[in-house]
Amino acid sequence: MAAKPTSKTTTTYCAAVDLGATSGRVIVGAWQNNRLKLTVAHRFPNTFRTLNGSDYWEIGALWHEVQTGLKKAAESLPRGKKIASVGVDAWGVDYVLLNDAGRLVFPVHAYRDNRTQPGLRHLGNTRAALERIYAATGIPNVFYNSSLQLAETIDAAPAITDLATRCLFLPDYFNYLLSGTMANELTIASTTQLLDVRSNDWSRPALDYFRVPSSWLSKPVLAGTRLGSVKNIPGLAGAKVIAVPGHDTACAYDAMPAAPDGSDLFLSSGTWSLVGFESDTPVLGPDALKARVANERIGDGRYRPLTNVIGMWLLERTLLDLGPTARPKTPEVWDKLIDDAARLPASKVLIDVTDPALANPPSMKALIDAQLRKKKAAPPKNVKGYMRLICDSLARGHADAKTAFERMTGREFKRILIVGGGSRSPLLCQATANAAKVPVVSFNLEGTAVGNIASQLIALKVVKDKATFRKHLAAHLEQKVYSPA
Ligand code: LFR
Repeated sequence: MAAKPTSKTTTTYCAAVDLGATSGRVIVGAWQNNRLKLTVAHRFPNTFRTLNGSDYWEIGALWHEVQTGLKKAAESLPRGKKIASVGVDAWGVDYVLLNDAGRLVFPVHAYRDNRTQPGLRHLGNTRAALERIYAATGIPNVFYNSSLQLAETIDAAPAITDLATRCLFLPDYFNYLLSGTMANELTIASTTQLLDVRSNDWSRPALDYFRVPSSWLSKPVLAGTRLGSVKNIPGLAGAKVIAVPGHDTACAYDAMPAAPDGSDLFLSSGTWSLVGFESDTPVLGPDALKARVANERIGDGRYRPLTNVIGMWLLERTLLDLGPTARPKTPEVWDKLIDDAARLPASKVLIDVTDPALANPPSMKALIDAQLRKKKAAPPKNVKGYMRLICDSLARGHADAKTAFERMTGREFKRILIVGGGSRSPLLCQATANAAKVPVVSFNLEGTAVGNIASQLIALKVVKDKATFRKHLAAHLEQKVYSPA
């Protein structure tokens, strides 16, 4: 069906709710004349809390921030204008267990919780099962997978299979709170290690292995599905709730102004560094399993094979260990820190970013220092030293991921496109270009929110399709190219 022509005077307003593990935001996208203008309506910190050794999200607090953000979004519009639709994306894998009435029947765990370690080791040590699950789902054995988390919950509290009747992943849950409709969305489902890699439905072998009741899940809907109208938020009456790609990384990838020939590698750089690309087919087999390729999905059902490099989490946690004054409080102080670190010589000895112990150590700094001492290198002396070391080490991880993907697919990646927090770090961009030996192109772009809004505009039939959106987006984007030294 043809897209509605947008006249010069028509502006379509969409709200993106973008929840990250360390911060969340509600952003208004105003689409006019094939141009998108973003306004941040609300930004808030997020963190998990540790209770008696287990990690939990403050789900009620998050919902409160979503409501506040949407109210502010509506208030921010010019007089008489309305938000046409709302879309929610969030980090992967975490979930809510509910009964039919929509009541929470279990606290909401955070994926960093060490509770999955025994299950992780068990599957890791059972070669046949590991290969079978990978062949079925295309998702490697990672500590945060929903599969391991759900299996642990069922193990620790067997009565849960009677209490719960429904499992919604976080974006699904917020969609439900907004619209009253319970649905599982495909991209977020693809982070669970429970989705069939060859179809758009759940994997019987995976559900059986992890003993997850199939009745908890419904066949995932594709991005663009309308779930209903927003309920009970002042100023939002009539706005549609649209299932956008629920996984933040899927949204960030959708926003990449990529060359249509598939020669760009994508890097979404934030708490995690997600290195991957778009593909019509999954990347499977022994090499892919070894390289921990996760065949996550695009909103339309295609694939985005990627590997998860530990990311800026290394820095976030190291800053905590370095004391209350270590973390820059303003963008200017951040820039100065990055600048100072960039003046230091490149690190000769790097952190092994594939060490699983980096996921949630009691002290990140102590772990990094121990890794370095093992290699007979001295730990950095100050914040800028850690910044340099972490960026150089992540850059090596990004370059290794590129080499592995090229080997496995026979493709050649000519550029790396970077969005997210790390794209604002010249140090990380330059170090990545040097290590990967291709230009890194950084965009001044809230990638996740842009992808979220793009999906809404397409569902509203204001924009024809993703290719069209990317073309319009690229026409006005500020970009910076870092050539390899
Ligand atoms: C990034 C992200 C990653 C996912 C990790 C844990 O926010 O969604 O893609 O692997 O969080 O869910």
